[in-house]
Amino acid sequence: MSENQNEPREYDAVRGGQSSIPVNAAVLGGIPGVKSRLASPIIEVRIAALSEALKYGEAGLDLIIQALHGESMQVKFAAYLLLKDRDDLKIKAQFQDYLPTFEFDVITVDAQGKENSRRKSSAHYLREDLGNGVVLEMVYIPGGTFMMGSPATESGIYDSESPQHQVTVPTLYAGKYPITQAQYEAVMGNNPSYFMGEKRPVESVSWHEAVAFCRKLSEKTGKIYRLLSQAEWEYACRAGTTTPFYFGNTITPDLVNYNGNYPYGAAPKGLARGTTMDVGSFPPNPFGLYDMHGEVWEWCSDKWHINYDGAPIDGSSWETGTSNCRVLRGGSWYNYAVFCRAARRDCLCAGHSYRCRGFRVAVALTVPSSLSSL
Ligand SMILES: [Ca+2]
Repeated sequence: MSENQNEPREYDAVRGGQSSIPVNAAVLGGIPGVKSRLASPIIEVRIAALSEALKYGEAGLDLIIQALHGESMQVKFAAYLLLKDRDDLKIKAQFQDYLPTFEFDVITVDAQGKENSRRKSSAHYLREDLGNGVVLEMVYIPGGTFMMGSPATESGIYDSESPQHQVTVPTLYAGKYPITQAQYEAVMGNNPSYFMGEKRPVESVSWHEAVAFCRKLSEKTGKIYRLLSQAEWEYACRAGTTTPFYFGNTITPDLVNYNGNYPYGAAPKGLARGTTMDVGSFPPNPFGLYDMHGEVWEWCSDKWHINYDGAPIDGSSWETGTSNCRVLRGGSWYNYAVFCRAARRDCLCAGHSYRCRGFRVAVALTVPSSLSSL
C-alpha cells in the first residue's frame, strides 16, 4: 500500500481529549488498532496491519502467527514473508501446519556429470485438494530478474534462443511436477496418456487440452490456474543458475530422463529409458521444481516466434503474432540432452499432441510490492 499507514482510515476514530470512543469504532494505533484492521474485509488493509503488528513485540508476533491460520492465501502469505527469516522454533512449527514447506537436496555436477556439490534447501508450497486423495502441490517462486535465452558461448544453441534479454518475472506458484495422470483424471475425467501410470506425467495432450484443464481446475478451486509463460518457465527452470542446465554444464540419466545415447558436453553416454517415469524421480532445481529438464516437454502459454525480437520483458505471455503454434520447453524422455537445456525452445501446432508432451501449471498470488522483496 502506498498511502501513509499512520493516517486514519475511514473506519478509524481518533481519540481526542476525554471524549468517549464511538460505538463500533477502532482506536488508531496500538494492538487494538492492529486487531481492528486485521478484521477488515479488505485484504490490503489486513496485510498492512500485519506489517504494523511487527512494532508490538510478542503480542504483535502472535497476531502475525494467527494470520497464518486465516482463510485468505494472500494474508497468510504476507504473514509468512514477515516471519520466514525468524529463527524461532514456535514459528517454524506453525509454518509446517499452516503454510507447509518441503526440504530437498540441490545438486550440481562437473563437466563430466559427476556430482560436485550438494546442499540442503527448502521451499514453501501450497496444496490443492483435487478430491479422492489426489493433491496438486504448487511451489512458491519468488519474483526476480534474469537473463532469458542462451549466451553465444553455449554449445548447441539455436537462433530461437536469442537475443538474450533481461526479463523481470513477478512472484508466482508453479507446479512442483508436470501435471500427473491422476491429477488430469481428477479434473478432466479422462486420461489420454500413452505410457500409463497415475504418478507419471500426463502426455498426448494438445495445447488446447492443457488450457481446458487449467480452466476446469480454476472453476474447481476458485483460483486462476493457467499455463506458465515461456519467460516464467525459463526463470523458474534456471532458478538463479546461468548454466545450460540447473545442475551445471551437463546432465546425466541419473539426474534427468532423456535419451542418454546423446549426452551434452563432456558427459558420458548413458541410459535411454524410452518412456516417461513417475514424476519426482530425479533431484529438483534450487526452487524445488522437479522434472523441468527432460521427462515431458511442457506446453507454455505463448504463441511461437522464431526468436526473441520484440518479446515481452515483464514475464507475460507473448500473445501477439499469427502463428498457430505454441511454445514447448524442457525436452523429454525422447530427446537428446541438448534439447533439454533451460534455454531451448520448441513449438507445435496448438491442436497436436504427442507422447513426449505434457504441461505444468501456474497460479498467481498477488503480494503487495512492499512485501514481495522481503
Ligand atoms: Ca520437463
